[in-house]
Amino acid sequence: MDESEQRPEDIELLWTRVEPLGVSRRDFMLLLAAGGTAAVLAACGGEEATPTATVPTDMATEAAPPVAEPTAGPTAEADAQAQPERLAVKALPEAFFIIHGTNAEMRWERMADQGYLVDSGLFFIRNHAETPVLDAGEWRLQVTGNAVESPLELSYDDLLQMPAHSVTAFLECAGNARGLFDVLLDNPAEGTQWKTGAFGIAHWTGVRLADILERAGLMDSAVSVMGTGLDSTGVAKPMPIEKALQDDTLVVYAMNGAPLPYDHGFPARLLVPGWAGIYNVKWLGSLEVADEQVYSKWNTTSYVLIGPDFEDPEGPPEGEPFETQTVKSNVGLPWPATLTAGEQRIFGYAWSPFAEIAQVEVSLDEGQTYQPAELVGPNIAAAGTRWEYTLDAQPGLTSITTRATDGQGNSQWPLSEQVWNQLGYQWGAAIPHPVTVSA
Ligand SMILES: Nc1nc2c(c(=O)[nH]1)N[C@H]1C(S)=C(S)[C@@H](COP(=O)(O)O)O[C@H]1N2
Ligand SMILES: [Mo]
Repeated sequence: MDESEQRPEDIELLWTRVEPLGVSRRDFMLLLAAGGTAAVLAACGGEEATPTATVPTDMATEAAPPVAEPTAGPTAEADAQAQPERLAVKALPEAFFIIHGTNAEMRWERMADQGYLVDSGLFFIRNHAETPVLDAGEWRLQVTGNAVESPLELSYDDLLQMPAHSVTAFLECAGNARGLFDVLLDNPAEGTQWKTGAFGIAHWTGVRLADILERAGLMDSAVSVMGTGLDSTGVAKPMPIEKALQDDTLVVYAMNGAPLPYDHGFPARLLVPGWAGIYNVKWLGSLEVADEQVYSKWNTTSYVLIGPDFEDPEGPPEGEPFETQTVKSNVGLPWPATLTAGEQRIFGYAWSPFAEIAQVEVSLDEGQTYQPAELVGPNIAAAGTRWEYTLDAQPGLTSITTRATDGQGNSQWPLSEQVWNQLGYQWGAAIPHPVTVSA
């Protein structure tokens, strides 16, 4: 989550993206030293990879990872039927996404032949209302509230001219894996019935929220910062000033080396690594900096923990608040999966909001015994890592369970210890992924 320019893994990732453009490694390192990621993207990617006021119509730029094309997807006509409400701009073919009303879940098995990052074209969408198609030239970010001395209005160009910073981080819906309360515990929670695909890892570029707040004359009295979106529901989610001032809390305008796609918040969104997806307000229109705790429906009635195991809050929230996501891991196979008998390499991901992943283990007997899996490629705190395992699939196998542990010792708990809550947040149990082995 630190700045990419200081991290070898990120430099490696960025390098793999500019290498095909014929940039020498030496020039690449010089560019990085001179101006960081943004300079590299600007110099190597040309027009297309540089965030401009031109909206991102084509994400398949040379400098970005390949956009997953719907190769085996249904026809456009079938797609339209799959999206009756048409809340997104990008194509959501069923071969790549599981559609849940206004939301689109990534099919993890599609990551089999991809790199570490989730391509913007494959990235899940969680929309509370239709994607607004905003004009970057007209867009403004208002910075207001009783804890700033000089309220500000920033244009898109103003943002692009501020110092750029990049982080590689996951974005995960607070309700990711919520569907498993029903499927695995027979105790459904309310809301979108996601499996584990309300998640993606991307490389994000933008401006530090702290730099923006400083420009507005941040006062010592500041307690809370609430970002509000320009979509019709106007998602408004407050975060504590301490989180707002962290180095990796950004207002981002680029995702995986290209301008943010419309559906992911164009022209700019918040990026709050490790915290629930809802903090990452898309189509950011304003930031209110207040000298007291601020409440909206997004931290009182929704995104709180309600259930017999949680305290009733003292203040306005109708349940216990939470902020960070949990340690999770999964298998990159369809749910349920059918495997051919015999040895095969399987893969998946593991992630923690707190630290790098230290270990991923695989169990073929529903968590009685575990074997270590191999961690592959980048392994980044609040982003995640890929794992692989050589599975000898025998007829009779019914599930593959994975358990991740992070560098601080946080681990996934057994299914029997998963605490239920009405809105289905904070899933962290090791997941037995259902499989059938054909002889
Ligand atoms: N303005 C706005 N911001 C939003 C949302 C939204 O509906 N409107 N959804 C939130 C939720 S619940 C999640 S999980 C993430 C999803 O981001 P993505 O659609 O880019 O994957 O955005 C968050 N930011
Ligand atoms: Mo979410």
